[in-house]
Amino acid sequence: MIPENHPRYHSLIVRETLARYAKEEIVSLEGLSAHGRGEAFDYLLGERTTESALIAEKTAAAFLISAKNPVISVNGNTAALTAGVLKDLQEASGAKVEVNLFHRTEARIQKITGLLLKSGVSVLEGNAERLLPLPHDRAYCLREGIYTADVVLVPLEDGDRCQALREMGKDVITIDLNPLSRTARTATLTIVDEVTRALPNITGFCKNLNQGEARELKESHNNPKLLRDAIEEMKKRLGDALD
Ligand code: PTJ
Repeated sequence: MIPENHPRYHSLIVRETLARYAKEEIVSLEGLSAHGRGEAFDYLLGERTTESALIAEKTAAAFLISAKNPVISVNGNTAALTAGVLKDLQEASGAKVEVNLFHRTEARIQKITGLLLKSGVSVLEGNAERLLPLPHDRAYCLREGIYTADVVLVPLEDGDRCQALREMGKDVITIDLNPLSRTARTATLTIVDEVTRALPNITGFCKNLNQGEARELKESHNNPKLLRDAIEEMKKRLGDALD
């Protein structure tokens, strides 16, 4: 039992949730260490959505609502943390949802799909084919999903696939608390924010943006600046801690 007045209550609840889903093999064991890395960066950000992350979330909404075939790619950690809010994002953005795993097993695909369906998310299902130019199992995807998508939202991504998707001419939006990661630097647009804070913000913007605003946001977006802003925020908090 974690007491509600514990200063790290939220973070402990999230860890407990991930540990529970790891026992069910929805989250991979590697996913637990990936979360720990994310937590460390979130600590440096003050565990809040920064002003520049909010701009990135608005821009992500712009990309999604103006795409022809937007797809949200879901892995174990994303399903465990955001199954409850993905339905709203799917409805607001019109995006398809596809499960795509690094540590891929048919059993995990089925379990994650089941969790998403139970949460009201409509999930693409079918015969995944080895369609992405990658040496690992993230190469498996669906023709009507990631393979033909023009915009792919990939929370908690690994660098290889992000690069492969970019080379295929797709716009890739990632959510990654680490602004130094290869994914963060390769993506079209990087949201340096915690995934559970980011998704509801993107949903809100999808509901309110018009096509003109969306076009302007897309044209003026500047990913290197968003990454610099995130690093500056972290530097500032580290500097403040020394005062
Ligand atoms: O479920 P699978 O098999 O597809 O595996 C998923 C993991 C996450 C294990 C896999 O994609 C992986 O190894 O990812 P990486 O390369 O460790 O990258 C994950 C990135 O997400 C890291 O840069 C973390 O800082 C970041 N991250 C972790 N937790 C969060 C996060 N970013 C936002 N919100 C989080 N909660």
